[in-house]
Amino acid sequence: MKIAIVGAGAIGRLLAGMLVSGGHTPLLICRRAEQAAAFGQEGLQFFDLAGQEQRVEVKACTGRVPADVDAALLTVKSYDTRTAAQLLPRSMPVLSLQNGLGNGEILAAHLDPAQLAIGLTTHGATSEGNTKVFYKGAGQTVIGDWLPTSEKNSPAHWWAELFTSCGHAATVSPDIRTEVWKKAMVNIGINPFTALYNVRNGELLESPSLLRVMRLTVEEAERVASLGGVALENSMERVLDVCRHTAANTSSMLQDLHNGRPTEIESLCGVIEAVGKQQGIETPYNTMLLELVREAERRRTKKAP
Ligand code: KPL
Repeated sequence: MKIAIVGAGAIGRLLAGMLVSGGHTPLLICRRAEQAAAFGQEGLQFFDLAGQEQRVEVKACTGRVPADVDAALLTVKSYDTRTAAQLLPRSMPVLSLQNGLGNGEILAAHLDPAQLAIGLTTHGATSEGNTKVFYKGAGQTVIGDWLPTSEKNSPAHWWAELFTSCGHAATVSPDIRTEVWKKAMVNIGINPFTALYNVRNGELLESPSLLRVMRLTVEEAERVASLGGVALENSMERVLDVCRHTAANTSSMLQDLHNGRPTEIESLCGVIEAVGKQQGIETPYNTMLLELVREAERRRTKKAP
């Protein structure tokens, strides 16, 4: 199979390595020509769970996804979803493995919704330079159809079988939207706080006052979800569990802030604020975090006085 991967960050590179090990041909769609050239010259430098380096030959280019690929994986940050959607042929089967809320809605407006699947992965990976990826921890991948169906040959089943045949077991969820919201609750409860306080995930557990505000923020987001038709409960308990299990992690939002990249705050607290407005309720905690993280992004780009 020839599979395009739009987004050559850590997860995109990890999936490229996975596809090659399953005998497939990934085509990495890069934003920068320099990165595409580096993949051509150096290949993908894949460091497995044991830290062993494997050089993997991959194809890479910039621009639109060629129409002759069989399917495409989307692994760009949520703020790039709209741009990435325009690179994809309209009727191509696409799987979005992205963080945050609202990606599926954007993609469904650009692509054939019946060919669209969305998913979540908890495999841990970090990238370095243009071509290196370090596989840091085995996780799970869950995939679902954008348009729920009981068909066993749906796009989500196709993707799950493809991943499983490459050694990365994946399961199909009949209610992937709820899974996406559940994961977003965890990110809302952790990421902005780690970014604003410059702490690792586990350190959040040490502050009773932060924990109180985290709980109020998550419960507010949970209320918005239920008004929007997604019934969630115990989200704060999941936040606490993830803080414990990923205590040593630097959250993706803190990494983005440190590395001068935009954060995914708009697809987390930003979507909660927007859905809250549609439902006629105010979301003071999520709105305040949204504004504080936006301000932190702006300040980072300024020089010290
Ligand atoms: O998904 C994450 C992220 O950092 O974006 C968590 C679960 C918070 C782990 O760090």
